[in-house]
Amino acid sequence: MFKTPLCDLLGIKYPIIQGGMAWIATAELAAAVSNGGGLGIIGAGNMPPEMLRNEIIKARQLTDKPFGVNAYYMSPYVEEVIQVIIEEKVSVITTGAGNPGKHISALKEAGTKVIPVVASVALAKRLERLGVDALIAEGMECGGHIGEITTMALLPQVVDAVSIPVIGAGGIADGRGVVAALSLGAEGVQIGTRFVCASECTVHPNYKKAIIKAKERGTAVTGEGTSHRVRIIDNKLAKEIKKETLETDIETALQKWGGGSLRRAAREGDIDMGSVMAGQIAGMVSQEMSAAEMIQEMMTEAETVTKRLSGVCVR
Ligand code: TUI
Repeated sequence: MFKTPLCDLLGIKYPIIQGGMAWIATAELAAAVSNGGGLGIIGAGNMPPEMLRNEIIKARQLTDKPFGVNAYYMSPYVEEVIQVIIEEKVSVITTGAGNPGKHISALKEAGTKVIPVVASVALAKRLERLGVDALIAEGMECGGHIGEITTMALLPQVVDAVSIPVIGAGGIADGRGVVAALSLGAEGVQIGTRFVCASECTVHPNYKKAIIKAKERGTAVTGEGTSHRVRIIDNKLAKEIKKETLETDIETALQKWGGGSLRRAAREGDIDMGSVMAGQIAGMVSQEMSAAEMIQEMMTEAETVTKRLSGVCVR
């Protein structure tokens, strides 16, 4: 049984956290992951605050287990979103695409555990000093907004740099990945791409099909050379963006293709001209199943792998 101190900190059975994916991770998915023994997360993305409050209320109707909210720091509503999380006394906040430093003390006073996503050792150290409860070290294999370091290189360096629990993210979708992350010193994993294909996930079916169809080289990174690198399924949009960035400046291209393109893919099912954010592990995601089944499969496989590894270590 894989129980780490992170499980006690968050009140969960298994050390599996769901990625807080904007336009994808609604109350239904978050509740299903929490009911399956992991920590479900509602992705606030660019949601207005009252829409987020409704999602939190809905999640509470669907589960009595702890769940969290991901705050996207590039959202125009980020201040109001933090207020809702505080007022609703949400168990956990994960943060992305920015530094949550100025909100940490207010969140902690409300009893919310603060777990920022980091893509560098420097930010990890700064946030530990500010009193965060744990960190998610996210490698560039991830879908969506990414840093520049791979999970394999980033995770052990973050683990060595801090003394709080670290959660590994990027390129993990099965029990082998869970064991690998724990071997690198993580106390848990964050899974995004695979949970998009959970039967409870309300994303458009075309989005799930695009992930299931993808092979290992099926993603592309847009916005290379800027601080806004985004990994998406390599589709018509990815090719148009790359062409645009050659012909015009990168900021114009990003303004033109940013924002609404994720909603277009996730809610309307436009997987050609929408932004189908997914990680490199999409090549391994082969079928839709319930979130609880995914968690059970990963944990059983993690135990099998551990037994195999202990057999390898013969003298
Ligand atoms: O946030 C993510 N991934 C995301 S957010 C998102 S929503 C979106 N919608 C439309 C267009 C683009 C994005 C999709 N994917 N991951 C967490 C993450 N955070 N990765 C990297 C960072 C990060 C970057 C800079 C964290 C902190 C940071 O701080 C900079 C600073 O201020 O020091």
